[in-house]
Amino acid sequence: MNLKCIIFDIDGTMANTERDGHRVAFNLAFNDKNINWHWDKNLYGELLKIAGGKERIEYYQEYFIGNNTLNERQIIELHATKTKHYLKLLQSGKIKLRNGIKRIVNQAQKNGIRLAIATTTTAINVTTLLNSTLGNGAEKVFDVIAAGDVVVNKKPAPDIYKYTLTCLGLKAEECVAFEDSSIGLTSAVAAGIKTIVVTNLYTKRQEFSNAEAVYTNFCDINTMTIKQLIGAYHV
Ligand code: XBP
Ligand code: MG
Repeated sequence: MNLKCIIFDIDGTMANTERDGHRVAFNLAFNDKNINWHWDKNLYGELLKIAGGKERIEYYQEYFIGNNTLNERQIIELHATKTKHYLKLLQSGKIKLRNGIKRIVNQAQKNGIRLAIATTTTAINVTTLLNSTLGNGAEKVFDVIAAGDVVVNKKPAPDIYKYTLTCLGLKAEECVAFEDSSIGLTSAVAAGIKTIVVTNLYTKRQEFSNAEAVYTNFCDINTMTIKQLIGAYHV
């Protein structure tokens, strides 16, 4: 097997966006809309088991608040406000890529390995993060950016990874995925893709028995270790 593409998850994997990015933006949006909710750091960790911002709001309303104050249209509006705040946070440059990501991206390019993204988050969040961290036009480095509502069923369903493979025109065994969470791992593995997990503070205690390897950071990972981990010896 020859490694042809590295597929990155975004939130928690390429960057630690959740606690000081998405969470802050949700709270600012609740405030703007006069909704008396606040997601603290611990509560947000629990809510991360639901992927997708709109889905997370819906879940919180149903299981933590216990009524349906917000209808579907209001949830969409609230989420759009959250996205506006999140984009401002990204543009301020406060959110950086995790150490080692830039190096892996550069190495992959030098070695002719393609790059792609498979994420639950909204598409504009991805391009804005890439532009604010890797420079203007950085999204062109990625052959496929599969994001958000492009599929109906978000992670842990395999849909976003299957969609990414279709867009790439590659087989699952020609790719490797990087994920940070157990729902992300489940999604990639269900699409048949070997997956390396790099945990963060929110995900370090989750279950990763289906991963090819589990790391706490990207510092020890390079394209050669990736190939070895997934058994891609024909380079
Ligand atoms: C992580 C998520 C996202 C973000 C919020 O997805 O669950 O939902 O928290 O993004 P991944 P939106 O790790 O797959 O990137 O509010 O734009 O949905
Ligand atoms: Mg993630």
